[in-house]
Amino acid sequence: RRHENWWRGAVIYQIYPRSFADGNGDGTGDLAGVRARLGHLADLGVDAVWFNPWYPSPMADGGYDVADYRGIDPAFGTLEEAEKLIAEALDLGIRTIVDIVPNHISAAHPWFAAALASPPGSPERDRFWFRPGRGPDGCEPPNNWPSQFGGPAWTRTKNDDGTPGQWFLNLFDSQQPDLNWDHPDVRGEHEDVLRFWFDRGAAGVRIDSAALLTKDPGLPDLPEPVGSAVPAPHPYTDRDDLHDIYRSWRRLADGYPGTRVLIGEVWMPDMERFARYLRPDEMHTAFNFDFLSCPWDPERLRASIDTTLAAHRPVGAPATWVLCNHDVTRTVTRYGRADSGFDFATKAHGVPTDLALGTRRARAAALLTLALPGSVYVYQGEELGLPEAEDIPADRRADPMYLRTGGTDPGRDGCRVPLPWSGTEPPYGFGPASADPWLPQPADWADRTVEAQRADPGSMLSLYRTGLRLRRAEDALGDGPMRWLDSRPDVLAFGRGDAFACVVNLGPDPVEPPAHRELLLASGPLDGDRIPPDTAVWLRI
Ligand code: TEU
Repeated sequence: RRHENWWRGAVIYQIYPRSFADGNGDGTGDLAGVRARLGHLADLGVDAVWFNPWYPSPMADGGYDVADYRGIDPAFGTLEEAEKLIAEALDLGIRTIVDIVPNHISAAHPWFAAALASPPGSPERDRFWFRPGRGPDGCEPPNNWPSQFGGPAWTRTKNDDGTPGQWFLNLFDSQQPDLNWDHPDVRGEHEDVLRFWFDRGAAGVRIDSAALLTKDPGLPDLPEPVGSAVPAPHPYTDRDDLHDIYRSWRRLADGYPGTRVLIGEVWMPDMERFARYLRPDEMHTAFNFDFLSCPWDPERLRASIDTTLAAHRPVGAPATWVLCNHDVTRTVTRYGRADSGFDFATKAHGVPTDLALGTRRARAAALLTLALPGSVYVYQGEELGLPEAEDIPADRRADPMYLRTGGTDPGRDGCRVPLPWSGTEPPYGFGPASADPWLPQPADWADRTVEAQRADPGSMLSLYRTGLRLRRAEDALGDGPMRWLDSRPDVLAFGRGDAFACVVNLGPDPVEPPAHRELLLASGPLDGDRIPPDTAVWLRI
């Protein structure tokens, strides 16, 4: 898969830089830590790595509040180190994807300072969405849009003399003012930023909140109650004029040698609308959150696979399979719950979970996704079977989703805890023993470290490593067709090519595998010849 279309069947590893490895001993992960641990990624056998934002940022939203796209946050390192890292990874056959956050920037970005220093109606303010408030003295927000992190999507400014001024739009945190994509500076600047990173060897970009950028300039209210269905066109989601932006980005990317890929973060329940972003002159690929949101249920998963493949086929884009990321509950925790689906709206603290069951299912899910057609994302720690860290003390939590809801929403810190590398107690080799990791690590992760798992053939790490190795060796895996094989409804069985089959038992009883010549890999112990519940196998047929 070293050819132009490497991305169509790639396995891409997601690094949350703050929590991967701490090279300088300040408790925060950094590029020195990543460079020292590239061997782990090479060992695992991934094709590319996607870095969550690593740019200078006040970290009001873990770096999704970018203050300067042309640098690296000093807590993470320097631009020179990033360039070295990109080259060193490529020497190991690993391409680098960077994160672009076009919906908003940090309130600490010079553009926002200029906007605040300029009068209402000025071109500087027009790069954002500044509006007068409603009601007496403009004390009500300009409309009823909600922030994704809770509360209104508007923040009021103060005039020079301290009196209340205009409001600005922030669909996320108040430190993340939304950009106005009708402004030519906004378009030009983002194209320059893409060039900046492509020129430095980035093989692609992950496009944050890609369906939110453009807004109805009239900023109309959402129908009440907010949260109820919105007739199309939605005032700020999935608007038609987004597609021109991605078309011009595609032209820009295509102007570079080799394939520079555009990967969209597009949360979109309607798969056909989703696939519009993947037309041949737009993005190359986008995260499949439909599959991620599914509970561990054979009918739901089968339907999601079918809908996904059917939606991608006409546009010619490969599907993607994502089990978790830095925004969602860790897989082994989620799959161990009675309701194992994922939904931001119903996410809660302290839901009972059976980690042994969740781990069995997560192992089966790993073999399922690695065998499906398309590319696969692995979020750091997924290969270690890390659970969600649920008992982080309130005063250590940093996620605005937790902070802005006063803790009603558990937030996303629990899936962002620094990785355990070695040893038997925190910081588990994340950094020197003297450095306290920025989020506390659970006391019971000793058997989940990379070191502990490397030598254990039954570990999650060994399963991922073997799965990735077999996947690379098997021409029929990655991009390409699949076909369902006859099976009970609670079993997912499919073939790739004429000699490979994957069978996942989601039912309550052990099942006989289809006729085969060889067992290539199993996600757990078999019951004689039979596949136990919550277990997947790869077969040579
Ligand atoms: O997430 C965008 C996003 O829309 C969903 O993750 C979700 O809507 C949100 O987390 C809660 O409703 C991206 C990033 O992945 C996330 O980490 C950032 O916080 C967010 O954008 C803002 O940049």
